This record gives sequence, structure tokens and C-alpha cells, in this order.
Amino acid sequence: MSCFDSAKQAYLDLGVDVEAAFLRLDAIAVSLHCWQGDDVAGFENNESLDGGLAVTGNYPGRARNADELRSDIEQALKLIPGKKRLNLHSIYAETGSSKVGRNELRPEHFNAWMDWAVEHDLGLDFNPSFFSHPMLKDGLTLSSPDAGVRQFWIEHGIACRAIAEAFGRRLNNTCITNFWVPDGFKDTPFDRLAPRERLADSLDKIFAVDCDPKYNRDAVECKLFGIGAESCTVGSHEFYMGYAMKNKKLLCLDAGHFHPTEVISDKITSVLMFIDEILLHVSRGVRWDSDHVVTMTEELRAIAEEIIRHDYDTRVHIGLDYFDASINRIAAWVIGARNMSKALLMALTEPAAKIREAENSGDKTTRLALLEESKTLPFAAIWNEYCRRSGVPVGPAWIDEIKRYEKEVLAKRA
Ligand code: RNT
Ligand code: ZN
Repeated sequence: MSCFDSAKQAYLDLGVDVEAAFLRLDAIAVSLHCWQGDDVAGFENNESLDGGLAVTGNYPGRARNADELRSDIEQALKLIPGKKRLNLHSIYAETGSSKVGRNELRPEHFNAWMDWAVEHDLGLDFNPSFFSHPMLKDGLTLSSPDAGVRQFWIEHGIACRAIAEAFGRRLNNTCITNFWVPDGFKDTPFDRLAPRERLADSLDKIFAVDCDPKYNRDAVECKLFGIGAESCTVGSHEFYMGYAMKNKKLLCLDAGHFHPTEVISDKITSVLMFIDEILLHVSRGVRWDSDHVVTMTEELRAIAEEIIRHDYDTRVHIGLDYFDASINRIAAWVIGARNMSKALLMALTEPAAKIREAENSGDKTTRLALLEESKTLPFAAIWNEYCRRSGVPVGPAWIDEIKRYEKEVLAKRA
């Protein structure tokens, strides 16, 4: 009996159908964030990253243009099992030799990305970029007291939704567009209401433009604080929870955007009682940083369990969001994405029926015992088989691939 067959039997003894788990996992997409490949730089030749975002590290080989970035993403895709999407930011537009304002971006500036997505059978997601730009004035964009500043960013938001809709049409695959706005205050504002009213009004103006929900749906992302915006974030959790409910938007929950002892896994069921769909930015917060590479933490497992236990496969859109420039950037993608997929498979192979039965009959002893026993089931054999069937390296073999690419490609970048 092969390692996989005996593992499969061990799961079956607890009532778990591993083959069914594989099939279900195959249908759940994970959206890779393009910005891990170049430290959120984009192709506008920006001097520095702002909006409260920070990337530390200077590992050699950062992608410097779209071709390098696509080549690096292709390398990552070969090492990650399961269904994938790609999440783009507007700063990754390809405008050739002409400088195009963010408020004037059009779908054609993403033609190369769309062609590439068709070629690789990838769905695309999108993000307007409200940072690293001179129109981010005093830390504010859509909530700025300056009507000209607000207007510029409103036009940017409108332009981005048109691009996202074009992605959806071209790929016949719904694009999820995420609005994250860094607006906030370093020191305590006297008036917390006026900026919030302006943010809501600006968002209303952006969303007033018709967009076919078959091709694009919008999400709004809240945050607790950012660097340089420690005292008040205009787009707080309550702000966006309310905004999303009232305006039928998706709520984006970023795992690093809450108080350190607060977890998004516990928010999923609550939010989905009142909002149709959510977007996740799976990330790992460490102290003040919200963007460490996703590792196999208890919280990652809990996020996956919430999705699987409640059959939220189509109502929760999974995206990754972190940036680390201190290790090989492609490896960072692969580690995070493999972990996401692995956590989903762990959740899919929980002895769910037996645990539910124990809970429903009030047998808390059996519930705890089964939860603990299931932690040492022969999961590695199941995961390795999933990787093998998905045509990606099994176990740590993918590291050799990364090292080869680093030597052959990354090292040659000046
Ligand atoms: C920032 C948000 C946001 C960004 C990306 C680049 O705190 O998490 O999602 O990370 O849009
Ligand atoms: Zn995020």
C-alpha cells in the first residue's frame, strides 16, 4: 500500500473523503498579489512608497519592468498547486513612452496583462492605487478637504472600475476590484466626522458609474492604522462595514488590519450574515507590521476552516497581501500561496461530520478529542499527493527550482 493509500484510509476511518476534498480544493481560487514581486513599486518610476506602507529588505533581483514581473509570476505559478488568479494594482499599467495620469488610465494600458492572463488561463483582480503619488496631500485622498484632490482620486476610481470591467469581459471571469484608501492622521484630529463624510461621498461618486456586476464587483478595505497615520484611519472597520452593507459592496478583511489580539477568522461568519460576499487579504501581522509572509499559523488554519465548514467557497474571495524584500521574492509568493492552499486542504480533511455530531449532542469531550487527534493525521501524504496531481513539486523540491531561477535569471538583473 502506498503512503497516500494508507493515509487516505486513515482519513476514511474518520469519515473523510480525500478525493472529494481534492475536487473541492481544485475549484477554490487564490489570487496572487502582483506587488510582492517588486516591493509595491509599479511602473510609474515613483521615488518612494508611502500611504503608510513600508517594505524592508534589499534582496537582489527585484522585477524592474512588466516582462520581468510576468516572468517571475510564471515561475511562482509553476510551484503552487490549485487554481490561481492574479491581482494587479493600477500602478502596473504599461503606458509605453507616454506618461498617463492615474485619472486617465484605460483598459488598453493593461492589454499586455490581459493577453498574458488569457495565455495562462488566469482570472484577474484589480486595485486602484491611492498612494505613492503627489496628489496624496497631507495623507489624504478621497477624504481630502481639497475638492481638487478628491476629484482627481474620484476620477482614478472611476477609471479603475472601467479597466476592471474590461478584464472581466475579456476573460469572461468576474474581476474583484478592491478599494483601499490610506487616508488617516498622524495626530489626533478634532473632527473625525467630516473626513468620513467626505470619504463616503467620494466613494458614492465613484460607484455611481454603472458597472456590470457580472464582470466587476467592488470591495472596500478597512484598516486600523498605518505608519504616519497612527491616530485615526478614516476608513475604519465600522466605516466600511456600514458602507459595504448599505451599498451592497464586498467587505475586504485584511488579516493584518486589526488589533493584534483580534482575528478575522472570527469575523467571517458574522459579516456573511449581512453581506453577500467578502474579499480576504490573507496576510500575517507582526507587531505594527501587517504584511509579513503568510505562514502556517493557527489563524491561517482558522480562516480556512471558517470558509470550508460553512461552505463559503464562492462567497469568500481569497487574495494574498504581504510584501517582503528580505528573502527571494518569488519564494515569498510560493511559501504564502502554498500555505493558503495547504490550510484549505487541512480544513477540507477535518473529520467534520463526527465533530459536528459530537458538538450537536453536547459531547464536548469527543469534540475536543477529535479536534486534537485530527492534528496528527498523516496529512503530509495527502498534501504531497495533491501537489503531485497538480503537477507541482512535492515537498521542499520547489526550493531547488527557485535557486535555479535565482542563478539563471535574478542574478543577472543589475
Ligand atoms: C494596505 C492594504 C492594501 C495594500 C495593497 C498594496 O495596508 O493592505 O491592501 O497592501 O493594496
Ligand atoms: Zn490589504
